[in-house]
Amino acid sequence: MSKVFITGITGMDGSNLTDHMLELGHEVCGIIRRHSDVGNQQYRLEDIKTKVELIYGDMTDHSSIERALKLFEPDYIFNIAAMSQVRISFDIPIYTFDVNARGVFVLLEAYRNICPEAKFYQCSSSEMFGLSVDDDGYQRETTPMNPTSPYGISKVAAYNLVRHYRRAYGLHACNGILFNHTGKRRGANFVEQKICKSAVEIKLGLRDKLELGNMDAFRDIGSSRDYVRCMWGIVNLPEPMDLVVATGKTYSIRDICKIAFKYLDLDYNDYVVCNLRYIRPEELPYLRGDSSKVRTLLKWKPTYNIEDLIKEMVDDWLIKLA
Ligand code: G4F
Repeated sequence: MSKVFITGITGMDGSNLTDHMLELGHEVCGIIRRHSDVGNQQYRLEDIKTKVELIYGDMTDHSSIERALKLFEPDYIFNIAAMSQVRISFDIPIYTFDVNARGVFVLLEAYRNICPEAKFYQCSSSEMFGLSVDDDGYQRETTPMNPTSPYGISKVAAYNLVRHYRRAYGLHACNGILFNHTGKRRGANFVEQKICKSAVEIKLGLRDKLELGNMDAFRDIGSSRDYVRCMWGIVNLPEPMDLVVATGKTYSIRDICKIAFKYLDLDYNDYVVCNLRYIRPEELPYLRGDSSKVRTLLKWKPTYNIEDLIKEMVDDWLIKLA
């Protein structure tokens, strides 16, 4: 049994990773921020709250991070905490950088000084590639990084910090470069969840239209539950390295609307309208990941396709909203 420390434990990936770690018999500790509505903050941990240790902490408060590592003495550190909403990063750019980049600096320093024998996983993002696409239409480990948002820039900084700490101090620190991923626990303001929820609301007569921004962006979308399995594999490779995790398939936001509405016997053209409010100051138009390296090393592959994911999310909203 290992001791696994998770930042971002209340989010989609953090809670799915916690489920996976508990299934494997590990001990889990996570940091949570102070929140006035605890129920709402911790709903994803509802079934497992009594099986994990939760410590107050914040990526912007170095004393809390040091305290948590000293108290728990982890064998593994997973940094999943982030201000993860790309559009909102244009509104709160400095905070985004404080949490996503400076916060990783804080965590790496604490890791180096308190528990350097632990293994460290950083949740890096395909948003780091930004405008770069290789000639064959994929992004991979060697693709240059050319980010298009404060979020993407903060993630590139964190990615480089992790690589620096690995080289400079010989730490077992790695980056998983995850393309978009989703599931029932996805926050409702990410596009595929927003589409699924709104389509169900339209079907049930609870709303009459769905407002979106750029419908011609393409994303490579996998399953969070598939990807947390992969994170565990990556951090346990004998040599720490940085690896892309993706499905290799890409869909436009329009395609996703088509699939979700069709599943409910609706035509998205009748309901979806553009609202300029959701258009970003700079957009990332196209993501499609080549994850052949991680597939070869770990014998890992995604088990969900986009139709499975949308069906699962729509069915979940049908239960929640009916
Ligand atoms: O769902 P999104 O907000 O996800 P985005 O920006 O791709 O970021 C997600 O994936 C990253 C990995 O690449 C993660 F690092 C990050 O934390 C997050 O999980 O937007 C997807 C696309 C964008 O092109 C956006 O412009 O959908 C487009 N879009 C169109 N209308 C919309 C909307 N996005 C949102 N959130 N809301 C809309 O109404």
